[in-house]
Amino acid sequence: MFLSSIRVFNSIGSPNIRFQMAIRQSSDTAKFREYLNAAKEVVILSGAGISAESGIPTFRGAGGFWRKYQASSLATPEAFHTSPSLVWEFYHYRREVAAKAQPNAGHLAIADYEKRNGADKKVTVITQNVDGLHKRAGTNNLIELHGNLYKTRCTKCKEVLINTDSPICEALANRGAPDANIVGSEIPIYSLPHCKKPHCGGLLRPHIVWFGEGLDSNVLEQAGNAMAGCDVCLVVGTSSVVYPAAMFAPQAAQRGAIVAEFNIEPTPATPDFHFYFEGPCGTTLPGVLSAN
Ligand code: BV8
Ligand code: ZN
Repeated sequence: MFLSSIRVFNSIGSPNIRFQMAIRQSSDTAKFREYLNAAKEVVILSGAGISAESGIPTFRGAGGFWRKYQASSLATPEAFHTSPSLVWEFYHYRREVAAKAQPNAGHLAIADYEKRNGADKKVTVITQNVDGLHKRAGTNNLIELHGNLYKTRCTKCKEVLINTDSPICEALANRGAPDANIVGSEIPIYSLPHCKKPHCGGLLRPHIVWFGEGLDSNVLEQAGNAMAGCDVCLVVGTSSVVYPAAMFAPQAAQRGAIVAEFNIEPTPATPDFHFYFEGPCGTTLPGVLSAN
């Protein structure tokens, strides 16, 4: 059981009194399912941890490296400007890994929950992940906060296209090996993916939100509406350190939504939440989301 020292909530879960006292964070599945069954709007907010059991490395775990680089240091406009070839090798590698991965029991439990409850509840999945596994698991009402590995955007005309080609261009065939001894990338920029629109020909980039880039305003608005309206929010497999996504669930808890966290270890946001279910979400989610 996990102790936290924050607010006490009254029986309907709205924060009416703030005691700075240690309270037992609940991991009572039956209690949480009562809230879930009564909810009219449910949001499931996911991070890299939900794809860990599909074999996709998380950002901040040991798998957060590719060659000698921290993954997040390559997910920046500066890295792309400095070496578009190196960044394309990194994303090509991730496209290939994700394409070979399968949605796991956590993804499937969420998709099944939406299928069973979508008629009488608004169920929204908001993911920070770019691997496309929620969609492949069957989730319909999906908001991809940070873009998608299988979308490109032209750096010149800004056209966004879906592209599932493997490899995305000849020059990237058999490239992107994560071997730490490989330094740099000697793929010439003209061999990288380029826009096929007449009179454009701009260099393509992954349609992904890099660190230091703003999220798409429409996506932010959709996510904001879903978070503002939800009665219950499940926060699954995220370290809750990347903003603005890290603010969503604590803000929902502040306004009285019931929030449950699913993680293999507590995070900085755990004390803000009413429920904490410890363990791999491929195990914990099916138990909580299954049909009665
Ligand atoms: C922006 C695409 C402003 C890339 C990603 C305050 C406000 C606004 C911005 C900031 C701010 N403070 C700092 C910033 C800057 C920055 C930021 O948040 N930095 C952090 C590191 C401090 N934010 C930004 O730059 C954002 N942009 O707001 O800019 C702006 C506004 C207008 C105009 C211009 C600029 C953009 C952030 C988006 C970055 N892109 N992804 C790519 O994928 O290549 S984020 C990246 O991290 C991934 O999407 C990933 O999902 C995400 C978050 O990480 P997690 O998903 O949480 O993954 P992590 O590995 O950290 O944790 C995994 C968790 O799972 C762990 O807790 C682990 O215990 C758990 N787990 C593991 N296995 C399991 C499990 N749980 C359950 N079961 C398991 N089996
Ligand atoms: Zn173009």
